[in-house]
Amino acid sequence: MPLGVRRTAFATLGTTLVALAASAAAYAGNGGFLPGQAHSPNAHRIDNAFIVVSIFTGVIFVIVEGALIAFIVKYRRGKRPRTAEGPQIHGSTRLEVLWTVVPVVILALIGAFVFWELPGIADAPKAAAADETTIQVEGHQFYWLFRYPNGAVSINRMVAPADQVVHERIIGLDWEVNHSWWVPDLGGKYDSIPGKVNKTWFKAPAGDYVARCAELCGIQHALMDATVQVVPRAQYDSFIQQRSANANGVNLGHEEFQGACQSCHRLDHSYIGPALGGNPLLGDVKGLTTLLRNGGVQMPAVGKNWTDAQIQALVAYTKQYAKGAGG
Ligand code: HEC
Ligand SMILES: [Cu+2]
Repeated sequence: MPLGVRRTAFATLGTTLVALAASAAAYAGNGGFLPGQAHSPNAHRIDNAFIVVSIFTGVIFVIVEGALIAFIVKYRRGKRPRTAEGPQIHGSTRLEVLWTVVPVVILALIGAFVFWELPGIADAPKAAAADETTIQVEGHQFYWLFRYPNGAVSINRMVAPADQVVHERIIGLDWEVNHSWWVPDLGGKYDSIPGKVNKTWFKAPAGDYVARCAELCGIQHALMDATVQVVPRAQYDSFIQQRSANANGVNLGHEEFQGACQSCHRLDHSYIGPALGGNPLLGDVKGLTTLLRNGGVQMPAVGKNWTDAQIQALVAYTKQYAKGAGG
């Protein structure tokens, strides 16, 4: 290929790749490069830190990549013979001092800013006991389980009261792997680590906030997303009351089946596990209890810490599929 054509092709390819990458990020609809909207006090401070760090790193990126491209063009081989030696340069005290001092100053600035922001991140404001709620967040392969103060349970959907302090108690279970509970709009990312308890909090206006597992935790990690549904206090209260009064109800069972079982099973065809449609275990509380508490040959003990009511709720929903194929 003649040189001119090759160069044009190269430039076109480069520009296209950059454009693609940029538009994909921008099109992501969640802010792209930028954090989502901050809806909880800590989230604002975390966003500020993000923006300050991004400005420095963005400017440095442009300078470094700009210089790289300029040098590639300016010092390209051109018509010089392949064997020609470049000039031999030794030391440049001024440059060396500069590239030592400037990064130190930049790091000091970023560090100072973060330490200035940090004290505001952390503790929840003092609130009357009636205005506080603690919800336990459990990371499981491959779903999120939420336990409310009255024992109610939900899967992959946390319901929380609006405009009040909500404490999150993020635990990891002994037989589990690490997961990471991340609700970008509510700020902070906390690991769910076996044997440890991590605590954080938020206070958010009513709305739905997307949550993700931010720790590669196994084959179905990508399915570990959840919603934090922030609703008026009365609606939250009635949700958890309904759930605990009707603890073994079909609604919870449906959530459990969708969230916990369907990450590996389908009713009518095999997936990661075998097809479940028609399996008599789906209508058998005792049999399922053994399977969920102990696991199978390859199936993890996905319900090891489920209460009896939780397993009954599952069966209340799945028994319709215990006979006959699929559905
Ligand atoms: C991480 C993947 C995974 C999840 C999650 C999972 N299973 Fe399984 N399941 C498997 C695999 C793999 C097998 C087949 C091998 C075995 O028995 O371990 C299986 C087998 C089964 C069987 C057949 C057992 C038999 O001997 O007939 C049933 C029933 C079952 N699972 C029910 C469930 C239910 C109900 C849930 C949700 C509460 C669930 N599974 C969640 C992977 C999974
Ligand atoms: Cu995970």
